[in-house]
Amino acid sequence: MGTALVCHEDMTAARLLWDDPECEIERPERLTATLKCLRERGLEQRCLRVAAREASEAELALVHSPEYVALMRGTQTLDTRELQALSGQYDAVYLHPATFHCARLAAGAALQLVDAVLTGAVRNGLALVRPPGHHSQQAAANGFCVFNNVAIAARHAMQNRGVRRVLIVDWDIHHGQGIQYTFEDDPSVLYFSWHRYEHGRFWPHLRESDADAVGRGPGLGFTVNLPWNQVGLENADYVAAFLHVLLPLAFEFDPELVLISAGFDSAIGDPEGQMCATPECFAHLTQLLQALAGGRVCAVLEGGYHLEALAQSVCMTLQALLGDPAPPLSGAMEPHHSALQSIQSVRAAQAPHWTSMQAPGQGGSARVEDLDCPLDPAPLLGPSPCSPLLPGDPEVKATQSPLLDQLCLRPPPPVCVAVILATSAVPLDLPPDVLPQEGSATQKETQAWARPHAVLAQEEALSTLGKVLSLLDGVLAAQVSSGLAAIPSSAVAATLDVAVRRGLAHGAQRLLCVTGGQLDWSLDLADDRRALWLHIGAEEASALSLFHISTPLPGTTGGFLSCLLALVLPLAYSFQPDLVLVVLGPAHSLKAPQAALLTALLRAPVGGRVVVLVEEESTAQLAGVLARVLRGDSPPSLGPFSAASPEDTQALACLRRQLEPQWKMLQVAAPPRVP
Ligand code: Q9C
Ligand code: ZN
Repeated sequence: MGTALVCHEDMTAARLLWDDPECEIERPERLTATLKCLRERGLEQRCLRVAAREASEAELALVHSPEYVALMRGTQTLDTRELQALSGQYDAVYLHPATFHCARLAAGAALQLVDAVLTGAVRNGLALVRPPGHHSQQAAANGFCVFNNVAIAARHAMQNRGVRRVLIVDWDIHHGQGIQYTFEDDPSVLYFSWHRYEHGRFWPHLRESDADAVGRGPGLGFTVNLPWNQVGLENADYVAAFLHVLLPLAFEFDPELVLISAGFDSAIGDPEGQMCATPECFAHLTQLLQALAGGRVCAVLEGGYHLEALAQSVCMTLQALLGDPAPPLSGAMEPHHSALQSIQSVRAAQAPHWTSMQAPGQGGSARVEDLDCPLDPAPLLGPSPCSPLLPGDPEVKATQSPLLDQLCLRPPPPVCVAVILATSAVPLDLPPDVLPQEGSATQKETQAWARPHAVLAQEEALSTLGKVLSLLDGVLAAQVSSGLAAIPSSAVAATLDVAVRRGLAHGAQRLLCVTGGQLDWSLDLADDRRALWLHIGAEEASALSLFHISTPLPGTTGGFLSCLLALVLPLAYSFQPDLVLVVLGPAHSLKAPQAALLTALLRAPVGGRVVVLVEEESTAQLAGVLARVLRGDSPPSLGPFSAASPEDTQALACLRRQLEPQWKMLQVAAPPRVP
């Protein structure tokens, strides 16, 4: 299932015909520079090319009034003086004789993209369009926008294609007030926008861009505004907004289609946004969104005025849509204070409408301050005398692991998943393009591994372990992006032990190990601060140290999602591992969709370098679905949303409180400022 790229060169025709410093940034080179970059990186060639068509006037009428459409139709024959006069009726708009044609192509491109995805011709796609759309309203052009491309596409999906719920993610740095107004009272569209706001000092200076605008009538809670009150925000802030605001709401909403109002004026270098998120960040955002709606994600270009940042960011977005793992993020993984304040205020504003925004204690039980957290974290969690490799430590702040540096310099390996089967007895439902893994272990490693596990005959043990070790080597050397090993359940713990040692010895600087099932940790490894252990399925939540964390397996979909979004991913983004091991040992009791979602989401913070060890007694279907997810396919749905239990919510809050002083991406609120 491929990726569509929708464009049409006619959309470069409209341009500014008079002097206007405010409007000159929206120029034809935005498209030509972007397409050039896509070609040079071989990305265009990997897509299904679709030519844009003009939206019909009936389609434009899904959002706009007939009078407004007629007025725009009339601009085709106006002279420059008349065009300038009409443009002056609107805020930050210029018209050109080709504008009507371009704007109809832009809306038509969004429609064709949505149709390509909804008919199953492709899994996802990107429409490169201008003029942009998200500021335009029923009867008004605004902010370079003429027709509201994304709003029209959303209405079309619902009215003509039977889609019941659409999520619109507006990551442009301006508030898409046109989309907000269109769906303000409509609970079938969840509209999320973050935007530069500066307490109202930034354009378009609207009161209704603030966090307390949450929709109205039946649409209450279906408008989500995250106003940024400071410029200079970075990757950590954008990722935190996704983990702690957008994704919990989106999973609870359970969309059938995701539309991205993909403006890149939120990227570093943009003169409008003044933010500092790097192009790679958009690969992460895109990859995270692909866990929703069966991967039916359509990105439609909005703003983005720094040509190079725009082109690179579009490349990153398209690469993620194609299934490539996201490159590592640069910068400290610590959100700004102001960003945390914004996140806190939108969570508070949305809490009455979404269970996933409710802190423990809301809705009747105890307040978070009164939580019975079994800890005084100081003795266990204080810094140890030898802590060489913590990304958060000031002395190593600038140090990236050499492995990650390598990754930045050369392109990642073609997505390919190596699979190991310990015995051929279990038929696995695997995708056809995975590679069988060859390899052998050294005598020493095999002995260490096989001693407590007489399960496999010596020869079989040698070859199975050998394959696991060479799989690890292959991932660490970037010859293969990820891998899966199905091994006998009694051998999982020992394999994990050897694998962690091998990983740390063969170039991994930080290794995140997420486990389920009954496994004993080797004590000398548990103390190694290069490895972060996170066990899901314990009796109760506990943090033995900052590197040794356990939590129960939540019993509801909502609880499981919070565990992933509020604990697993923030830890992974804070720790910045260069290898993730997902280990499903004996009696792990994760259902296939849960294991798939865990694995899919963990690909993002680790550049795809995930190795899964799964006991082969698990269902054949589990190994198959995991292999697909490692390859970039979207995970299956967890099923209907059910709210987290108060116990699970409390357990999470306790862990967060113990761990967030070190693992900063866990924060969902601004800490009080020390004077
Ligand atoms: N100095 C889009 O990005 N100018 N439109 C604001 C603030 C208007 C942006 C002036 C910016 C419109 C789609
Ligand atoms: Zn914008």
